[in-house]
Amino acid sequence: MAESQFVSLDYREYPAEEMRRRAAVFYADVRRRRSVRRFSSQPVPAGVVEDCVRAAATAPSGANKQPYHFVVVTDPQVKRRIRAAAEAEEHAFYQRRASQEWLDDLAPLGTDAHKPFLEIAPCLIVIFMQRYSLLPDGATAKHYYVQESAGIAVGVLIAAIHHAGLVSLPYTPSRMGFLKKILGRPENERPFLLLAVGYPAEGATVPNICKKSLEEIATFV
Ligand code: IYR
Repeated sequence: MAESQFVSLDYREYPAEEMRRRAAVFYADVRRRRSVRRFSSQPVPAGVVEDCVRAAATAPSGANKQPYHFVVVTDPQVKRRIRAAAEAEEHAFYQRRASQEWLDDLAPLGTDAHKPFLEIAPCLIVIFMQRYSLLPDGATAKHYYVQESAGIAVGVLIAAIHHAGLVSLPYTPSRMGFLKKILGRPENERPFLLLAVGYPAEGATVPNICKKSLEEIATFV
């Protein structure tokens, strides 16, 4: 059996009052986060996205396998190819594949098959999940709870981007296989989600929707 090595925990205990204040301050900040669909083309400051991706990769993952890969796209030509392929998928989705119920649920968001943000946003982070890892000798190694692990990491990424002062849009094309092809990713990876990142367009608006109350989303037993 592999020998485990343990090191001391870098834990900070806050007095109860300070803890309450920190929880409230975090909630007040994170509740201002909105998914933004209209971006400015202004480039993001160097180093910010790198630290946000580093933050995402601190997330817990099954057996610490960190079963994901982040592709950060800023090349306009690659963005253009992604947009063209995504819009082709979305045309099929909005015209044929989506059920009426799904279309009705999307109506308040005002989405359609046009995805200009894929070219306008300065940065697209495409997150791939690794169903297993490929070892240098060609053998494979198992990964565990891959979707859960990728989801947690993306949650941290979205929070980190908001915390840094940028906006993002989680985008899941109805079929995502084209991302693997365009970005040349290996066979063990599957696209999980695309996060468009940047500054909001001048005067950008967001849908007038709200989050459920604590009573609706939580039960305290
Ligand atoms: N992928 C499509 C449809 C879509 C689906 C969900 I669920 C959304 O929350 C928003 C959009 C699109 O991006 O238009």
